Amino acid sequence: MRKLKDAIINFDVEVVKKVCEEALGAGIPANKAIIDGMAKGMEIVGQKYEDGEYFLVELVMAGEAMKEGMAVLEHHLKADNIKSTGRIVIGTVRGDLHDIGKNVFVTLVKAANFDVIDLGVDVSAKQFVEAIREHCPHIVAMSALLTSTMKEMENIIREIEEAGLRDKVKVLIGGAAITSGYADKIRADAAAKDAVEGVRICHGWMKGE
Ligand code: B12
Repeated sequence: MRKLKDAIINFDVEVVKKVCEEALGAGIPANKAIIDGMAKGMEIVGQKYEDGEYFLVELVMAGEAMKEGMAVLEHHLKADNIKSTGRIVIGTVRGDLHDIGKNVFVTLVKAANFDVIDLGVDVSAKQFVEAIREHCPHIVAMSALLTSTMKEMENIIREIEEAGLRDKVKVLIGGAAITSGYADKIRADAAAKDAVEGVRICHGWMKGE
């Protein structure tokens, strides 16, 4: 896990891929490599950015390294031929381009056998509403990392309500600054402090909890 964390901090794509393979070979579960290895490395990258030691270019490169590592691990997370647990529509809200955390969550819920419709980044309320109509998901999940774009989550929920679709879906929100208090304020059903908790919440909902 330390090697993987360091490889992300050094945004070394080749080493990240190699260490992911090694971790799998050593029997380390893929989700542990994502959460305890790469995501921890990304936290440190974020800290270095905030301390002025790293700049945008390093952030993007570390993000790319993380994506490549997840591509290696994702394959090993999937359980074959098991009935889908539920359907999730997800996106990073309008104005926000951060997708590393969202992608971690997507990888983990796919591994937990959810069908995921990932709308990507900079997703408008209209796109969320259209996707709910088209895919009839059990859960709508949103990600926002900027305090300015967190507010967009409230607009999206309002538009879902106005479209008469709110009682058809559970709404889960996530992102570094998101809290349960904020979820209550904007009438979301829950906030997840991290991707693992998000998966747990989704499972709970599908069991009727
Ligand atoms: C990487 C990064 C970028 C990259 C994003 C690359 C990408 N593809 O995502 C780039 C360089 C593009 C970027 C750009 C900007 N960024 Co930036 N960025 C970051 C940084 C360093 C790390 C974020 C990250 O990926 N963390 C790692 C992941 C794994 O963690 P996470 O996102 O929190 O996700 C976890 C949980 O929150 C949760 N989660 C997240 N989403 C969801 C969703 C659901 C449904 C669930 C269940 C869980 C969940 O699960 C994840 C794993 O457990 C943060 C600082 C930080 N320390 O967080 C700043 C930060 C978020 N950025 C910031 C800023 C200001 C910007 C810019 C405005 C900078 C600029 N001047 O241009 C632009 C905005 C661009 C835009 N319109 O979105 C600020 C936001 C300040 C604020 N409070 O509003 C931060 C906090 C840095 C800072 N302190 O100034 N950024």
